[in-house]
Amino acid sequence: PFLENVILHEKFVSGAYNTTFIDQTPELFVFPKRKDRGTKMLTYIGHTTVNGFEGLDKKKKPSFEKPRLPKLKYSEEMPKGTKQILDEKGPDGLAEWLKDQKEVLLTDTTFRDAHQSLLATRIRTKDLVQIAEPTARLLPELFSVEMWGGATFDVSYRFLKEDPWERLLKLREKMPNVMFQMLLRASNAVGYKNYPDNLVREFVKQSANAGIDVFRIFDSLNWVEGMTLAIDAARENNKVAEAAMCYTGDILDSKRTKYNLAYYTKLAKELEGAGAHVLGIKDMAGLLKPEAAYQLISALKETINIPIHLHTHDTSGNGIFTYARAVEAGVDVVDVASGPMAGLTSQPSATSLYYALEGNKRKPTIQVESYEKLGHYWEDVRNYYKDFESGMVSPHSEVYEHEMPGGQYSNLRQQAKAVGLESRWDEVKKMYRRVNDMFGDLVKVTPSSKVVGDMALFMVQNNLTEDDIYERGESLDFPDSVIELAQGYLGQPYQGFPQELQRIILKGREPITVRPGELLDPVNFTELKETLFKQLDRQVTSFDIVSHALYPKVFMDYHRFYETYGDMSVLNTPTFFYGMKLGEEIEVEIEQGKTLIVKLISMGEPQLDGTRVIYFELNGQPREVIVKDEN
Ligand code: 3PY
Ligand code: ZN
Repeated sequence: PFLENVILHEKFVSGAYNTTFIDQTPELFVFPKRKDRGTKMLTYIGHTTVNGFEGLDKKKKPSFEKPRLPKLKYSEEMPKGTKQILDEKGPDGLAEWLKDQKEVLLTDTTFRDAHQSLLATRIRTKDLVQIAEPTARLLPELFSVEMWGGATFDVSYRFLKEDPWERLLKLREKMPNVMFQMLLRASNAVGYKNYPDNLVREFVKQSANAGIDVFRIFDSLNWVEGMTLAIDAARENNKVAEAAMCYTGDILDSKRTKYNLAYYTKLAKELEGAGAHVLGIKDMAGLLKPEAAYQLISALKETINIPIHLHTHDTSGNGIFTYARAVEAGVDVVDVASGPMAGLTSQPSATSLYYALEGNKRKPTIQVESYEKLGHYWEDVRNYYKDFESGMVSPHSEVYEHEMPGGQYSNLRQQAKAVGLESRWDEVKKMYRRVNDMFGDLVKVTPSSKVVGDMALFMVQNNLTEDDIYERGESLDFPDSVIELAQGYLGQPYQGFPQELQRIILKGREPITVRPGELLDPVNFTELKETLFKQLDRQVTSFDIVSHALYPKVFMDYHRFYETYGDMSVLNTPTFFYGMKLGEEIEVEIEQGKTLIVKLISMGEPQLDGTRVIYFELNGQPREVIVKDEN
């Protein structure tokens, strides 16, 4: 534990330590209490075997092939990459270097957006860590690997029962050469609401310490005022501030004038002025048509001097065509995913793009065979997560109509199902667009997209038309998120929120017009550290403090899970989700060099009190645990 305490310590992680650091940091010597890890783990396995995994239909554990890992010479020196360029030249130098590259560069999103958009963000750290070093060795030419942020932060705690910071630290260790990129929702950090300024700053600082190099910062309403604090924070930590504008609407449609070319070029200029090292174009729903990409990038190249990084989703099936046109117009970097994790609501495939640009002088410098080798792993790993697939199986050009972001489609569908609206899904999609128009044509991305979704569900569920809202709105209880948006708590939408509707929703409450962060009390980190030390009864890290400040309940629920079952990130994914089959034997490496062998022997019948005895062998010795049968 001492070594673990040391290597996880922020100063150690950031390299800001010297020989006095250990003497001055007595908390390193506070060791966790000894726990019977074996029993806790067997209890988790027993519980999951009997009751299934929360949120998944209970079923027999399927059989899976062991994921194919590329065969590599691990003793060879790690090839150098953009991380070394950043460390050497700093973020301004990195941006200059990027502008000098002739070929288009690639960001690989497989570790973040791809699974957020295809598999409800469910890929576990264990499955990422295994392929991390092969990725670093095989794809050192990447601009960056997007592997953190967005929904990965809370989903880790909430559903995977893992610490997202550990993911970042472990991956960093395995991938020292390529820049790490995260998605930061500006003042919403990795959450769904605005946070106090000092918390956003602290979050950026800790993320930078733990290994993030590129912060892709966006505001869900494209409100620059809401982004400057996060941009400054990334800069203060000597990291790359990639300020992104979210693309919505259609610049090719002369009838939709709100988000036209002039809107985007002006916004880009403002973001450059606000200190962006790189401009991101975040096409979260995949609405940027090929010709629009060409016109937009061409116009931006005339307007700004910083490099341009384009992100799209392949929902419509047009992603590669959009990228090809963007490349023609001079885009500097585009986001792609490993083939088996690409397409549909995810990013376009890296290898498809490679072949599509054959003969083009800007074709990316990657080894296509390397990508194919890594693809075998992802093909196998994706199988583990079958139960989280969205159900979309073919290109979905309807997205140009409803404009739902890639990551939201499957989520909202689940939400609709949960409130009994599965058979009315077509209506929900149509209503989503109608609500967008009622709200004055909004940028829709987390969290503003969630508000539009909540309102659409509310209206379909209660059989409300647009007219009903205006006529009977006074007597309707709108969803909380809708009230917050109308109140200005997510920031200010471009050209304001429609006033009549705002009045109906707010029912006398006053909207704010300043930055919400200005009105929020700063977090008292010292006090929080003391409180947490008492609550957790263990050493508190700077990461714990930030996580608790962002998500108090989610963090404490995770802590309770950990107390009950221990660190379950060590289990293989099939066992984590489905438990074990009778007679099955698995190996669990609970720490480096320490492996437990677990065999499920039998399961007793339910007792009167609803419990069952589960019989295991642990390293050959009989062990039994009692679990509650919740069926
Ligand atoms: C997120 O905020 O998580 C997104 O991916 C938005 O597109
Ligand atoms: Zn995305």
